[in-house]
Amino acid sequence: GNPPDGETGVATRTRPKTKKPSLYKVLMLNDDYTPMEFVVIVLQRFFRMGSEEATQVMLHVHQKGVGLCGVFTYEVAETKVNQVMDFARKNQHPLQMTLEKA
Ligand code: TYC
Repeated sequence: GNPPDGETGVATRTRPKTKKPSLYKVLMLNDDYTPMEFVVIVLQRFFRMGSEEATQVMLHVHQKGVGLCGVFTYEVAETKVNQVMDFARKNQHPLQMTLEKA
């Protein structure tokens, strides 16, 4: 083990070093143009919410300006943001998402 165990004096780890990945919040931003129904569909399709939760989150964003869609590893979070913004762009809606370290 680690000194002062009376062993080699070389620091060793007691438990294996398993790095937990940093987590990131995926946030949705309000705008004046994206239809409410489209935002609900996005939350259902990309964040696996039911219609009730999706509607609550959409209304929260509509009223407060920003809302939490989920917390993911960086790779998953970035992929969600890109997928949603691509889907919105293809439907000609200005919906914006951002990442924030959790
Ligand atoms: N504010 C939009 C409207 O009134 C609805 C909306 C909600 C847009 C949430 C974006 O992230 C959003 N049609």
